[in-house]
Amino acid sequence: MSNTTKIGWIGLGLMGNPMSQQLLKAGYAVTVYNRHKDKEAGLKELGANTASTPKELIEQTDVVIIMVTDDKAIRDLFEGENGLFKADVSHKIVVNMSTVSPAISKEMAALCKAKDLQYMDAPVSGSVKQAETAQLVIMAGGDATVFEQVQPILEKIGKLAVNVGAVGAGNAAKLAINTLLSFYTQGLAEAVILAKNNGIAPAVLLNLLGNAAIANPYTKLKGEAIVNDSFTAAFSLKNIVKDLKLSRDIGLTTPLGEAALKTFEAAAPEHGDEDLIAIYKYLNKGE
Ligand code: NA7
Repeated sequence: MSNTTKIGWIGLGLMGNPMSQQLLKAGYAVTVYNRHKDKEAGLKELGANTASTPKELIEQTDVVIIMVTDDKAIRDLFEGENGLFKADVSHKIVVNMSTVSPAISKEMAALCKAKDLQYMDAPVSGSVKQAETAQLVIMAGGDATVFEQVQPILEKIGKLAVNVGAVGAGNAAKLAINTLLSFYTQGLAEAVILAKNNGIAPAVLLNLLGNAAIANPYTKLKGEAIVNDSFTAAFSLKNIVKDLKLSRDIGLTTPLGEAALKTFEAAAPEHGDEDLIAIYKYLNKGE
């Protein structure tokens, strides 16, 4: 698809905002919709059009991209009062980039098919920084012919876009990645606390880790957050709880899986809106 394709964008949260900006920068005509209208102002200033409802948005565009919180939000957007399914349209593509269950993707894909619409799940790995620099990794589930049509658009948002299988496969791949992310984040926090309780300052341990075989960009980023006591969400802790629950629903009943869900769930009431590395603060309590 050329950049004359009219794009509709739903969801201007922490991720959707910078991701949709990449498409404006690439020269696409973008129309945005966000449930709370205040978040549309920034995109409007950058040249986006706005639509007052999802129904109006899909009527005016060719490809609709969704980046919202969870299964409930997806259901509301498709099936709500002025939802996508209320529009009398066909032959459009809906790409759902939210991290949601494979089950809701399969359900919405079937309903789309009945209306001659195409559905693709295409969640992303990476958070705000990668969204701002178009360095996301995108894993798509759906027909190869649909993927080929939206690939040029996805490649404006990410550094890699791969079709990993049928509808729902993108969601399953994303849940596997975020499962490891949760283990790693909790593991890093526990290691830093163990060292600290034995007289090794976090900055000292993180310097060692950064030069060891286990060094990686994620450790550097989250290590800096710990050292600088800076827990503003790039990926909120409440969202990793959501993802671990979705992983459990598709079979994550392993020892680490159960422990991670229990820990992040317990931390969420106090730290849910902070970054997931705030698990460090939760585990470090009482020191
Ligand atoms: P944010 O910053 O929490 O943004 C969430 C977005 O989802 C925001 O635009 C919300 O609209 C929208 N939302 C949430 N619930 C609904 C309902 N019910 N209807 C319509 N819109 C809704 O999340 P991120 O951008 O960090 O993450 C988005 C996804 O990427 C998520 O799946 C993560 O796991 C990964 P609002 O502004 O509240 O009106």
